[in-house]
Amino acid sequence: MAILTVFMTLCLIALSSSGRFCPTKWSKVGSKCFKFFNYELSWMEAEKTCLDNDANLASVHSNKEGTFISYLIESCSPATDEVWIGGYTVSRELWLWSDGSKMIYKQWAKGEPNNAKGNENCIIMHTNGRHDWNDDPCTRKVSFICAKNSDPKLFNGKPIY
Ligand code: 2F8
Ligand code: CA
Repeated sequence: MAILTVFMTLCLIALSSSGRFCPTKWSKVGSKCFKFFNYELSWMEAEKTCLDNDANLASVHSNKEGTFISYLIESCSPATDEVWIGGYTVSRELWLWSDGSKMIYKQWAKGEPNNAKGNENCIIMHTNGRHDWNDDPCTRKVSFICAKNSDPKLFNGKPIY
């Protein structure tokens, strides 16, 4: 019995140090942990809140991640139909992710990005059965989704110094 306990404890330590778990209230998909914040902030305030949680606004790199985020939000808050994700632009020519990853996969809604009224530099994702994107004014107050790597030794793929 004692040997079994020691073995299970060692397994748990090995599993947690290999980054297989997400913190409480974070949901794991692949190697990433996601958390929906069900209150409304500007894009920049939302990003700061994610940073306070050792995360960034979520970058979305596949249909699978977009679908998962949409389901996660729908299960927490069926009334929510759009959230901030980590996409933004400074020049209109280049869209960036706040976690520093490269934006290759894109899921713009029909007619987007349209920079309506000339000040739409941040990306919201539609939810409620959708997971396509719209460029919107960064000052709009919208609920948001943060993401971080499930390996605690990495902060979005980079070591923490
Ligand atoms: O029709 C899409 C269009 O809808 C709104 O503008 C009327 C959005 N603006 C805001 O939500 C502020 C646009 O971003 C969007 O392209
Ligand atoms: Ca738009």
